[in-house]
Amino acid sequence: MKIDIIISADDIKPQKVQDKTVLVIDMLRATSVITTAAANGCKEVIPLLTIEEAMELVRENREQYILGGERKALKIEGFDCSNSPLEYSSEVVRDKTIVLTTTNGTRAIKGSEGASDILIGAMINAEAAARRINQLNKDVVIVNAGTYNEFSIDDFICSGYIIDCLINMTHVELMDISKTAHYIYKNNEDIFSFIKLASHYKRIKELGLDEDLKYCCQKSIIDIVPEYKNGKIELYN
Ligand code: 3SL
Ligand code: MG
Repeated sequence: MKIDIIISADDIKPQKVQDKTVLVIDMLRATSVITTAAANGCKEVIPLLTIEEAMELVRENREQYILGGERKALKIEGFDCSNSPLEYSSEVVRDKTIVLTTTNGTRAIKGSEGASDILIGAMINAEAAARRINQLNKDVVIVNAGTYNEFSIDDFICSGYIIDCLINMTHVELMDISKTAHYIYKNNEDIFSFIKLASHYKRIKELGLDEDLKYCCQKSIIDIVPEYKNGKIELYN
């Protein structure tokens, strides 16, 4: 199994993801939100690119939906939840459809269409994601959402951790980029300390969201892998 990495949502090329297993990572914070909401029993998550599309989708039967997401890391006016995973408790999300729009994460998910399977990964479900990748047994592309179209340290170190989980499960073929992510992880296994170097860490810290940072840096605390198919994210496996 070959493991490649794409460094931002903007760098996705259709031919690179076509018919592969894709694992989308936006550990700060969209894929941590999705994983948490799925673990807490939401019905499904519908990722959308724009606020307008999200508003339009929930216009009728508003009470059936949770509108979630962010712009500039802040809650969107008229939305129910921000992009903090801590808001997606079972009391809030159980049996609900979450309509989510975020700056980078939802773009990375939708940009991966064309892959044979699109899995949602973060630090918090890394081991489960590696298990699912191993089960699918195809070449894998780890799509890092990145931050504002740029490479992002947080998603890259998370990729390194997931690669480490995979190495412990099966034989993998690493390309230079996946080797580098793994090397960086092995030399910085304390994720919380390492991601202090990330520019997005600074933004979240500025907003006083320390609890989000701590939560998103935990390793493999959730044992499920949401999957994106036909416009929706659900627990298919
Ligand atoms: O860009 C995204 O999708 C978000 O996860 C970014 S933020 O952490 O909510 O700012
Ligand atoms: Mg991010």
